[in-house]
Amino acid sequence: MAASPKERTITSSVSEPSDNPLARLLAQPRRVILVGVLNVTPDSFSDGGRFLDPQSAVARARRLMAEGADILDIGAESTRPYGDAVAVPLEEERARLAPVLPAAIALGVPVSIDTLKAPIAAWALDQGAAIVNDVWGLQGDPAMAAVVAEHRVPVIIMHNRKTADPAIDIISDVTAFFRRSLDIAARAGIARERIVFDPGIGFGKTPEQSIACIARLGAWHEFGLPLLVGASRKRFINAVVPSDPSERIGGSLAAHLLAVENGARLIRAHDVGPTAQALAVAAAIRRAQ
Ligand code: HH2
Repeated sequence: MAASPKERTITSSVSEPSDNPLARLLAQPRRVILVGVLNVTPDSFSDGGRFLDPQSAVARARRLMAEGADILDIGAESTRPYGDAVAVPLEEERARLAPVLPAAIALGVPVSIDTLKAPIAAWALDQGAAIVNDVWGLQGDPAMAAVVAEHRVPVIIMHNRKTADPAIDIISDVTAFFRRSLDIAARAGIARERIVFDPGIGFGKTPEQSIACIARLGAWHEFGLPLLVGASRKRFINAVVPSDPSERIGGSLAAHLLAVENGARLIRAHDVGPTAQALAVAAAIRRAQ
């Protein structure tokens, strides 16, 4: 059975309630928000091809919800953290989403649209998606910020780089990127309350840099914005313990528990049930200390 949301508690600060569904979730004190991953793609790094067929995708959405997902993050173009993604034309991306998105939205959980393309984000929001997940943090498609502002929805601003550079201080790089994104958001008229930051585990980072981002998540508390971590099945786990993506659940849970310990309010995961259970048990132990 999925852990009760109340059992997934953490110690970071709480956002003000407002008219957006994400803020309502975040307004629940000490609550970790679980974002379930639904990849309607043939080539996602860990589950490509499994949910391309609309029926399996909707079944997957139901299962993620039953396991305790608070938000469904739906993507139809692999963002392949490891740089070998095949670009998907806009019409193809929309065609993959069209039979799945309305059915997922009808399940009643807020849906975030994981896309690089402003027209796809706008279309998904018009269908009823509630959040934009931009893995280029408003710095990829120049029209993305306006789409988010016009629809008055929350946006997940994720740090990204074209290539990893082991020589840089990744914490400073992420901080500078977040500042640039905040500036773009402010100029577009996106309210600060609608922004979530995500250091982008695995994106343009060496395994050591991904680990550093989780270890030093506190570096970004100064922004006063909720932090999301998505370490699920990622390659840095393989650098610690060699394993295929399907065998990285233990590493994913460890990374997510420590991310929450370090102040993450949202966790993006493929294995929502085990993540909810791990968070509930960790919270129960913490309460007993
Ligand atoms: N990771 C992936 C995709 N989107 N979005 C955010 N905000 N944070 C992440 O860490 C993140 C993300 C990569 O995981 P997955 O969706 O499973 O793979 P793919 O991009 O190959 O579909």
